[in-house]
Amino acid sequence: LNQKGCVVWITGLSGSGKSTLACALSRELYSRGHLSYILDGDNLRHGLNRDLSFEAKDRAENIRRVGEVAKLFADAGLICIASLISPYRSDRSGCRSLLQNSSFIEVFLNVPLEVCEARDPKGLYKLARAGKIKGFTGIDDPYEPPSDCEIVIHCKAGDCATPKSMADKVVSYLEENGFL
Ligand code: GGZ
Repeated sequence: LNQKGCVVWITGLSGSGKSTLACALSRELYSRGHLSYILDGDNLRHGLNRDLSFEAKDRAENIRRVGEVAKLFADAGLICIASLISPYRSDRSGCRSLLQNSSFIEVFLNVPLEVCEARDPKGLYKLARAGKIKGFTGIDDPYEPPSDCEIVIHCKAGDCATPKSMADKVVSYLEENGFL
């Protein structure tokens, strides 16, 4: 195999671009002959995790399950890309311990709330502001930014990297650390 299995765990607010980065990364890896698989929080909540709410204990269970599945993919030798808000540090570190430090690559999409809210691709921030969605991350539910992650991607208003350049940053990390 021309790759070493690992988990690229993308965390950030709703609308920060996690799914976009996951998709661009998967394409970039494919074009270089590497096999990856995306586990996307929003998608999995329609199937595997459809019994879970957005309360803290259910978010923890959501992340725990995805961490376990990601581990299986990594064990099979794939680059598993997990994109979930994963707002709690303790839940993310639980996944990290599951994977042993070296194969868990945490990527923080550091995009200010104002930028995510201005994008509002699904109109969810608007609903949250109107009180129609309760416990929305960043509005009336917490997001704990990572303090010790492997990769940080910054994006300020009017100055965001393209999906391809974000993906390239992750690919470089994977190359430099012997995963590719
Ligand atoms: C946050 C919510 C909520 C609440 C629905 N809080 O940006 P999206 O819309 O497409 O993706 C978000 C998705 C979050 O699922 P995750 O599994 O990634 O969350 S977590 O890791 O915290 O378990 C968002 C939508 O679901 N969504 N209600 N209250 N995001």
